[in-house]
Amino acid sequence: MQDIPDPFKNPIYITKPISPEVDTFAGKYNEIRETCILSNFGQNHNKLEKILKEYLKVNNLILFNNGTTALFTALKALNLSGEVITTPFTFPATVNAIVLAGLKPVFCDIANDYNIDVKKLDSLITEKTSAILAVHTFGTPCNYIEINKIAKKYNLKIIYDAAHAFGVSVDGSPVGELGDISMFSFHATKIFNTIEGGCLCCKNSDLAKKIKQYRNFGYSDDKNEIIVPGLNGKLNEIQSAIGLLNLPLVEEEINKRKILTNIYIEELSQTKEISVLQPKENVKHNYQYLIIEFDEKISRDYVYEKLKEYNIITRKYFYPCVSNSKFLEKCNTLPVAEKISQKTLALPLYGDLSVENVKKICKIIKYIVKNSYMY
Ligand code: T4K
Repeated sequence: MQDIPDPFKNPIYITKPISPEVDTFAGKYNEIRETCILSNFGQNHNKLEKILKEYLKVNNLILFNNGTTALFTALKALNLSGEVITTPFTFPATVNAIVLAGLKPVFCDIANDYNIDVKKLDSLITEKTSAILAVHTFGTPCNYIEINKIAKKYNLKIIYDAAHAFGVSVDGSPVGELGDISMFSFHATKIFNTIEGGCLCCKNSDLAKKIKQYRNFGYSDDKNEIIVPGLNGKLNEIQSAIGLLNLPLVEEEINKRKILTNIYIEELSQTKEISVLQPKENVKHNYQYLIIEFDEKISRDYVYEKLKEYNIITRKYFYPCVSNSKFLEKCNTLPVAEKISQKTLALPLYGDLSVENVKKICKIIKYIVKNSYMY
C-alpha cells in the first residue's frame, strides 16, 4: 500500500518575489513623496542604473519599464532590417518584439540545453538576415562562442534575451557583456525585481546613447531635437526604489535556491521518467527556474493537472512554441522544440520555500508519475 501525500493547504506557486520590509519601503516612499519627483530619471532611477551597472559588470546599462519594451528598443536601436534568427522555445515577448519592430522571425531549433542549436544556425542564414536574437533559456547561457563565430562570418548583430539570466556568468564573463546588446527582465517573477522593469546592456557607448533616445520619446540630451521615433520606456521612482531595496536581498535568495535545486536533483534523479535541468560547471547560475522534463511515457499535461489537485501550481514553460503564434506564417519544422515544449514543467523554486516542502513536492510528483501509467 503506497503512502498517499496530502495536498498543500495553500497554493504553492512556482515563485515568490523578494520584496523589501514594509518599514524600509515606507521610508523610501516618504523620501520620494517629499521630493515630488515620481518619474523621468529621478535620483532613485539614476542610482539604480549606476548600482546595477556595477553589479552586472557591464559597460553601459539603460533601465526600462519592462523587458519587452527594452527588447523592442534593442532591435530598433541596432537599425535592423529583414530577418532575425531566434528560438521557438521562449516566452512570447521575444518574438513579439521582433514582429513589432517590423522584422521577420526565422526559427532555429533548440539543443538539449533548451538553447538555440548552433549547429543549425548556418543553414538558416540568407541575404536578408541581419541579426541573431538568442535567449539564455532558464538562465543557461547560450553557446556564445559559436554564435560569435557565425555572426562574424555573416556580419550579423547579436542580441541576447537574458530575461532569465540576472547575475549569471559563463567562463568567468558576465552574460550582460556578450553580444551587441543584452536584455534583462526585472519582472516580479524574476530573481531580481522592480515589480515590472528591465534593462539593456551594451559595450558601445554610442549605441547606449541611441538606446536612451529611443527610451525617452526620441529626444536628444538637451531636448532641442527629436532624433528617433522613440517611446516611453522609463522606469519610475517608486519601482526604482524597490529595485534599490531588493538588490541587497538577491545573493541570499540565490544561495537558498541553490540548496533547494540540489534537493530537487537528489530527490527526482531516482525517477527514471524525469530529468532535471542541471547546472553547468562553467556557469555561475542564478537558479531562476527549476525545470523538469518527462520522458515519452509520461504525459506532462496529466502531471500538471494532477499537481493542481495537490495545490501545486506549476507552469508549462514554454508551451506552445512561439513559432506557432497565430499571426505568423507557417515555418520550418522544429522537432526538438515541439517535443520539449510538451515535456517540460517549471516547479516551485524560491528562497522562502522550505526544504520540507520541496521534499513533499518531489514525493507528490513521484507518486503522480508512478500512478500515471494507467492513463
Ligand atoms: N524574454 C523572455 C525569455 C521572458 O521569459 C520574458 C518574460 C520576457 C522576454 C519579457 O520580459 P518582461 O516584459 O515580462 O519584463 C511570467 C512573467 O510575466 C514574464 O515576465 C516572464 N518572462 C515569464 C516567463 O513568466 P507568466 O504568464 O508565466 O506569469 P504568471 O502570472 O503565470 O506568474 C507565474 C507565477 O508567479 C504565478 O503562478 C504566481 C507567481 N507570481 C506572479 C506574479 C505576477 C507572484 O508570486 N507574484 C506576481 O506578482 O509570465
